[in-house]
Amino acid sequence: MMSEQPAAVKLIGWFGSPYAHRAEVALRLKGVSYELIMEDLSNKSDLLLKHNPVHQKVPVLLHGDRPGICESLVIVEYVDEAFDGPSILPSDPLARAAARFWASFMDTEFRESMWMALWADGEAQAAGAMETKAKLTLIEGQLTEGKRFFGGDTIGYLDIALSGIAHWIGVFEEIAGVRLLTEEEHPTLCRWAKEYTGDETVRECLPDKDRVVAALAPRKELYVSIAKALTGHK
Ligand SMILES: N[C@@H](CCC(=O)N[C@@H](CS)C(=O)NCC(=O)O)C(=O)O
Repeated sequence: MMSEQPAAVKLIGWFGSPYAHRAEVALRLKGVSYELIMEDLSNKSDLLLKHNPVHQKVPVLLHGDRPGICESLVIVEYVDEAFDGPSILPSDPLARAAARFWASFMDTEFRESMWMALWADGEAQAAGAMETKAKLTLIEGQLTEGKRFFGGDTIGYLDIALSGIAHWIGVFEEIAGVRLLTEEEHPTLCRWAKEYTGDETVRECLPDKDRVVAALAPRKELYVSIAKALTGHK
């Protein structure tokens, strides 16, 4: 009797995307083989539009011929549940709830302040920078002394969710000419960032910083216009 082949796993991503990175790390931590399909975001494929018709964004995870799974953090949770291997989310319900809380904080409140700090100007920029640093302090406070990662001794859900702070914040700082995360102000978070970006599994799917700067720099005007629109709404 022929044994059943496992359903193929494909990830629609984009070079330099912090969100696609989250999905890739989760797959690699679980030891899942996957095919990475690089999307052209200026000319979106039918595959992307079919599987993420609501947001039309990467990443999208395709598992066999089922509908696509969208949103990076949803993908990380799906990967954790659908495949064997080390757990990504904490097993304790309270720790799991806390990890989800801070992941959501990262993608909403933190991201908004950081956006203003990077791309706004004048008072809105200064206020954004202050808020961003205060939020970095709150996030740093979630690292337990003596532990390498937010997830404990190994990389977990919150480390993955915060990978933008470990790698991409430096990319955006360089493009914008603004410093937000420094050794002086957030030494513990900087230590974590080094541990995260130095991890073997992470490095396998961490895009080179200079190449990400080159890929994202042409989008600067777009970022600035979004910050202007947000300032107008404040
Ligand atoms: N909340 C989404 C954000 C994904 C996202 O913003 N992806 C960007 C690339 S980094 C994208 O696909 N942008 C295409 C567009 O906005 O048209 C997630 O967590 O997956």
